[in-house]
Amino acid sequence: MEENNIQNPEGIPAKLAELEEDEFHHVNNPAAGIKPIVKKYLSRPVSAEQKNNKFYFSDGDAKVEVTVVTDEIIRVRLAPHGVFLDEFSYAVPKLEKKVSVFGLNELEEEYIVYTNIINCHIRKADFFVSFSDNQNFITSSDAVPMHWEENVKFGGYYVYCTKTCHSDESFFGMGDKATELNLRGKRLKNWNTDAYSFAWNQDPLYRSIPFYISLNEGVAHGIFFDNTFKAEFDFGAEDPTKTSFWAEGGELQYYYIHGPHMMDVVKRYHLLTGTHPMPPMWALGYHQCRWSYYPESKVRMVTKTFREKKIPCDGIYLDIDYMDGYRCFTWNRKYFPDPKKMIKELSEQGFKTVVIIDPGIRVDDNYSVFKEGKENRYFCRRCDDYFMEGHVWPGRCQFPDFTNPEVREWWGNLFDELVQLGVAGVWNDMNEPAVFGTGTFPDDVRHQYDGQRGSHRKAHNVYGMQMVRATYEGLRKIMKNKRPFTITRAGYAGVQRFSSVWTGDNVASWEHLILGNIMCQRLSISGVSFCGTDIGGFSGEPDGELFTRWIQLGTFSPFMRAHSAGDTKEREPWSFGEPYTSINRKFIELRYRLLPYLYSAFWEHHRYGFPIVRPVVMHEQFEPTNHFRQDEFTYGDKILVCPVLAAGQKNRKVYLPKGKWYNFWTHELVEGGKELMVAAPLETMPIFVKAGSVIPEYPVMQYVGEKEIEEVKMNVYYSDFEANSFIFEDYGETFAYEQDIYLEKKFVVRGKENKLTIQQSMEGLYTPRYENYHMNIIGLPFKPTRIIVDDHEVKDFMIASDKTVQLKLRKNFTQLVIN
Ligand code: MIG
Repeated sequence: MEENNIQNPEGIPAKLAELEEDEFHHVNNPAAGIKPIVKKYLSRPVSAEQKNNKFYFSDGDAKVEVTVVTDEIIRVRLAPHGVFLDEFSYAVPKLEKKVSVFGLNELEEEYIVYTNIINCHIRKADFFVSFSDNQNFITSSDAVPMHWEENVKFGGYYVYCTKTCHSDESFFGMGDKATELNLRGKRLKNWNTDAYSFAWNQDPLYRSIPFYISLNEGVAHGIFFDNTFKAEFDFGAEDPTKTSFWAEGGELQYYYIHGPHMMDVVKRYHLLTGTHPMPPMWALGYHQCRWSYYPESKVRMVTKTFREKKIPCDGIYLDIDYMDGYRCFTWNRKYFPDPKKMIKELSEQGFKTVVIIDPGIRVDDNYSVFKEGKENRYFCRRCDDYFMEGHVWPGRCQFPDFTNPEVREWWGNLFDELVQLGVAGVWNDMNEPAVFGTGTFPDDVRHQYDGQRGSHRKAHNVYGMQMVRATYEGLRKIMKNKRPFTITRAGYAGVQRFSSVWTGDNVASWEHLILGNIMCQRLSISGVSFCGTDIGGFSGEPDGELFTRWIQLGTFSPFMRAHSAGDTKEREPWSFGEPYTSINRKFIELRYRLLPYLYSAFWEHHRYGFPIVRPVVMHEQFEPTNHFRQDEFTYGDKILVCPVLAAGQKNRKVYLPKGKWYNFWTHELVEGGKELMVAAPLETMPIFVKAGSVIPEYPVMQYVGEKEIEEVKMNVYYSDFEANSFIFEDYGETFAYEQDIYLEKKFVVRGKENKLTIQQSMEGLYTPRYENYHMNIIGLPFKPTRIIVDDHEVKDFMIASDKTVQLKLRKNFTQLVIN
């Protein structure tokens, strides 16, 4: 009946037919008792045309659009009967064409859409799509032509894409998966799910990021399948020669993102989906959370203890019990009689208050938020116009349609009162969306979807992201020039433009420490650098050792927060007594010392699309054994972190990538490119610093802004080759950086034959208030006799007992020479 469609002889892998019943109504599987639906494949392209940077190929009925986005990014879309949906994406807010040289070649056997860097091949015999670089190396190719099935129930199509999977190909990314870092051999599903106490390999989880990075023969490329429907990815699980992705609706639309380095792919993914805005500096400090700290006296007790015990902390969280019957934007006056006074006094002690807000709004005509939402018809409705109702913490609830811009604006304005009370950050939870009993909304719920309309099947995975977007945009308007802090549980690709995330309800176990480490690395290379786990584990009881090891890992998570469920024992950094309290303090202090370094790495993320946390494989992707290394990472570019992930450990095997590294604690210089055993008693954790680095350091503070910074310590790690470091500085809490008011400093360190040269250059309009650096030069292989700064000899330097050379310098020196 479909003359234009051939049945591909290879067909779709047989196991696709064995999915759970309510998923794909698969086909050729009469045993499932479902009427067979015919799967249709692209057949031979019969026409090709160009409209500016878009190229259209048709087999007479179905159409494929190939859009050249940049030299290294090409988008492919499929329209089964030739009609494309409107261009719209929550993930890619603006698809800008940034390419000048591109075109179409027709050869005997194929069409080629080319840029200066890559080619997209459309094979004439069968419509296979493949990509190659300008050395004619094929990086990605279809194993089966793109295909689809009609969805008789909802309209639209199930859409499928199947590519060749090579025998040594590795896969990374996908954001939020509780499994090994390398996804080879896995099948994964994207459908945002509240996954309390999730287990290893449990899937799906809270977020959906349909982006993966492939690494084959040392060459990386990325595929971003920008489709919000329930989707699956198969990385050679079913058939080791095929990688497939498919969705229950929407368009088959994906971006091919060229490498060849993983870092290139990740940066280009950020170019499409955006980066985190700069956070307020305090948000990079330590945060303390619990379900819940109440009443007020408890909050005051906890915060007071931080100051008494001199453990730095910036953020204190109020979980759902601060509200009146869990009604968002209200206060339980019995527990918190005067929130304004409390928040003000907390802030005088250096604590920022962050409050939780859930999407469920209690059905209650005496509750203003419900009344307004009802009058303005802001709540989601079922297909036959009834309101969507479900039970969550407040009881019977309705839910704002955050995919409607008018609703987002209303929601954003609701934060006005909280901001007036002094609240500094907002925590969005339960926004998968989660509903007690049923799990989530029924499929037929309608969404405005920014004018594009859709059922919950289409909006589910973006609901949480649009909620936190409403939150962020509202806060940004209300707080004027101050940077808001937001944190969300659910999200979709691009959520990083609006929020940080945490990995949800983990468990106090060593296995979850391992998982949390992997999940943060994975999120980081999937766009979400600003992430962290519930330190200590949300449910269950850690012992002192596990908690301390988790604090050590958390010190190097871009977001650092301890959190615990309400039915667990107290869980503050001092709860386990000595020696744990002191070690926890030492690491939280280290977090504060390294703040200017983290802040600079954050800028590199925000401005240039670098992930903050980087798995080892990103540094040495050519080395196949690195494709399976998942427990070490670099924090920014310079610091290698090797967390201890098992009980009773006294030392740990560490792999150092090639190059020279300094042991952070002992300053011992080690040649990389090998594995070694490193001491790791509880009071330390192996950390290495790349030779040639300049690592800025603040004095320990109990909270950001406690002290005026009088001088910044610059730790310089000697190297005998040239190395660059970047440091970013600005006001730390405003958006002045958008007007270019910031300072980017570059240091070049070069050691040679009893001589070390350090050069500094800077660009930007910001002037820090401190005057001096305290230079701390580590690893000098000779005894210094003369130090020249900008042509003047400095007599006043000190060789400390640890052999470091220390001196004070004007912050704007340009050249320092030591011989
Ligand atoms: O149904 O607000 O993941 O961090 O403490 C549980 C109470 C709801 C789940 C979150 C957790 C939070 C808890 N929430």
